[in-house]
Formats: sequence, structure tokens, C-alpha cells
Amino acid sequence: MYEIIEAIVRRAGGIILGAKHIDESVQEKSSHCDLVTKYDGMVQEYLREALLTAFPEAGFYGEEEEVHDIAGKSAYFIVDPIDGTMNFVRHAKHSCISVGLMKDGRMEYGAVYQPYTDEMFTAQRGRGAFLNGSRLKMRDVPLSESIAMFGSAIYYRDTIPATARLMQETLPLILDFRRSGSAALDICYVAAGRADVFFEACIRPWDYAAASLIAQEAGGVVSALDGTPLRYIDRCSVAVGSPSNYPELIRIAQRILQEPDMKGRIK
Ligand code: 2AM
Ligand code: CA
Repeated sequence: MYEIIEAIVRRAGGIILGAKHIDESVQEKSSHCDLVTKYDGMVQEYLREALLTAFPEAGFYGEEEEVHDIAGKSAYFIVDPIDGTMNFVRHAKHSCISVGLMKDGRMEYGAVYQPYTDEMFTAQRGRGAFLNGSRLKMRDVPLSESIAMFGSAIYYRDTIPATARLMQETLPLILDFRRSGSAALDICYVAAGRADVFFEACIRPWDYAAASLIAQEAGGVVSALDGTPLRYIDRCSVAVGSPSNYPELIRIAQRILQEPDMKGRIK
């Protein structure tokens, strides 16, 4: 039933691959490290039109212009047209399209597509996670055997001390860090066993909606960094891990949150 979403997302990937003169259409959003190009808008518009034609009853919650048409809808799409816009602007070829389908308050389906590598990560609730049709199974290792991916939440300056503390506390325990610039791909990489754990102190739902289901369906555990359930409205911290390393990560985050000047610095 959801193959149609996958086909739409794959077609949208063509817009990213065909992008020309990206540098000429770059604009700043909230700050000079938060960018948008005309292609972000084009991909979102294509997705909105195509997804709502296929699913006319559904609502739409998208990053660009913060389109927020979900009132009274039992099902709606949560969409990031280009996750990893800074990478896109720098021609780093590490960005993706992220489309999640929320149904009755739970993530029902997710597709994260990396057009440059033609990698399609998908998951449907209760039916497993897949990469280009092959089933994904997360590695289940303790922090001592984990590669940690993280996002720096640089757009929320008040979170910087907490991110620094998280890095300080985890680095001596893990194998190493990776920082890619696309939260959705980071989480899918954890789902695929390319890394083992992910955290970010504050991101928006379109960055993690689809990927959080992909990670769960690959055998992972996802939540906010204080251990409470992920919130799919507005903004939230994100922790992703396996049954072995997730509790260790949450214990570290909870300890940091109790430090006197850390209150409110992890969302
Ligand atoms: P983006 O490329 O869609 O903007 C990197 O830490 C992650 O943060 C990326 O997934 C990036 O998504 C996201 N990001 C960038 N600007 C953001 C903002 N203002 N709020 C939340 N997340 C943001
Ligand atoms: Ca984006």
C-alpha cells in the first residue's frame, strides 16, 4: 500500500540530483548556519502535491514555510524535503528526503531517501525496516563498542553547553564520533549498523519522524534524551540506540540534566 509513497519520494530525489546553480539560490533562515535553497521549496511542493493527490484525506507538516496543515487529521505526512541542506549547498552529496506518515498519534510509515547513493530506507509499523528492500537489523553492542553519531543543534545556542557535556562524557566510553549534517541519515545509519547510537539536544520532527520508525523497526530504541517518548510536534531532543547502549546513553543525559546550569538545555 505504501509503495506509492516510496515511488513519489524516489521521483522527488530526481529534483535534488538535477539541481543546478545551487549556490545562487541560497538564503539564510534562522541564522547563517540554517540555510534554505529554492530546491528545498521545489521538493516540498512536489511532495505535497503528489502525496496529497495519492492520500487526499491526509494532512501535511513540512519544514519549508512550516506548512502545518494537520488540524483534525487522523493521518498526516511529516516531511523534510532536504535534510542536510548545508551538505547540499556544499555539494557534499550527503542529504536526503524524509517522509513520515503519522496515523492516530503513532508513526505508521517512514521513507528516507539518499538520492546520491540511491539508498531508500523504509519502515512500516510492525513490519520491519528495509534498505533497498533488504531487511535491516541494528547492531546491539554496549557503548564501549559503539560508533556514536550526533547532531550539534547549533541553531539553538542555549543547547551548546549540554551538547559539549554529552560529548565530553561519552567520548571516553565509545569507539569514536561521526557528525554528518543530516539527522535523518544519521539515524538510518544506526538502523543499518553503520553506527550504533545517535543523539542531538534539539531538532525538529521532520528531521527524525521517518527515521525514528526505521530505527525502531530495525530493533532500536528511540526517545527524547531524558528517556521520555519522542514528541512529533515543534521540537525535541533525540536519542537512538540499541537495547545494550541506549540505557547507558540515557543515564548519561539524565545525569547531565541534573547539573545546576544544564536545566532546559536538552529539549
Ligand atoms: P536540515 O538540513 O533540514 O536543515 C543537523 O544537526 C541536523 O539539524 C540536520 O538534520 C538539519 O536539517 C537540522 N537542522 C538545521 N537547521 C535546523 C533548525 N533550525 N532546527 C532544527 N534542526 C535543524
Ligand atoms: Ca530541511
